Amino acid sequence: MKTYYRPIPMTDPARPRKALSLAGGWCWFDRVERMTRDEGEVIPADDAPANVLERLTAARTPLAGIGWEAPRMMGILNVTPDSFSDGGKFLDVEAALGQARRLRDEGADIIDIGGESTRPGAAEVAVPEENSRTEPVIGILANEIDIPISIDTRKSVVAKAALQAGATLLNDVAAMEYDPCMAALAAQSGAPICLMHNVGDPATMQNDPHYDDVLFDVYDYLEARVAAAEEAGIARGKVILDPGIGFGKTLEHNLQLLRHLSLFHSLGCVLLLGASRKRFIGTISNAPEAQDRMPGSVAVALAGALQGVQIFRVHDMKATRQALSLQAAVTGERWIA
Ligand code: HH2
Repeated sequence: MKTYYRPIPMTDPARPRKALSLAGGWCWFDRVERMTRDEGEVIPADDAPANVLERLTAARTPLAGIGWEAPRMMGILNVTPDSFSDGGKFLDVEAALGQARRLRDEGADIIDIGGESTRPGAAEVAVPEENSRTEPVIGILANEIDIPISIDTRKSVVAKAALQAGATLLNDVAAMEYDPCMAALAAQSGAPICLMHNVGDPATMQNDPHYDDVLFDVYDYLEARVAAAEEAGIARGKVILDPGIGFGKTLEHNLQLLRHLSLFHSLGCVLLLGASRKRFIGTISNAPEAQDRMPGSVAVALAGALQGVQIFRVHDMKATRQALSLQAAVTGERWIA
């Protein structure tokens, strides 16, 4: 039976001499949870296989000029009429540019621009329409701001136009399965690519999602997608992985993933967490409106940072950055923003 190794991440200032650095970042670990689908036990980190420890400890390759010694913030810019939180607010080019500048001023390390909503039940957008939303904004922004732009799309034609307009990162919520040409584009362009776990299509993904075990099923899926990426000529170091919070997942599925995020470090890639304002936050905290979910979103980002997650995709830049800085300060981390 397959064995999984989850580092138990710590940020306590009393760091044992033999403790190992988690992904070259701000967390350390000296214990690992060795798990199968049936059982788990905590073992000393030294007892994990050498190749697992190598993956867990290696500093991640800088991507698009960004190093991973501190948590990084990806600001969300949806140039769509129907996104679940900010739909219609930034459809106009000037409004989109204004929001991008605001996110940058509030501390974004990356701006993620999307022209198709992937909220539950969303309808698909045709390529020309999606492209006409994203390309002009990216073209102007790339000449103006000095932080990387990522293109949030499942479609290689839209992604290619975005790269030509000046985007330098790819964010594919279908992990190159919706459009297989995405793999060749990432390989040929050399652009880093975020591969996210997802189930089916936005239109149907929340219809009774089901897993044998959500944690291991998502892990196995991402492991297989990294293998597919490598087969297509994309280096593991260019891949960012994301468990896909809210995509084909119930409240319990989301929580199970959030509690065990550190497992995904054993895939040896930079991790991204996108929980901002999502429905489960509203369900737990009785906040039916997306714009009322900032505090809960910040809480989830803090929990992710304590597990060594490197990128947080957020709407509330200022609040999340402040919270992460203060968490770093009180846990004695050295990177404080
Ligand atoms: N979530 C959304 C969109 N893109 N990309 C990654 N890598 N991870 C995510 O969790 C993720 C994502 C959905 O959120 P949002 O963009 O705010 O809404 P919508 O899809 O309605 O535009």
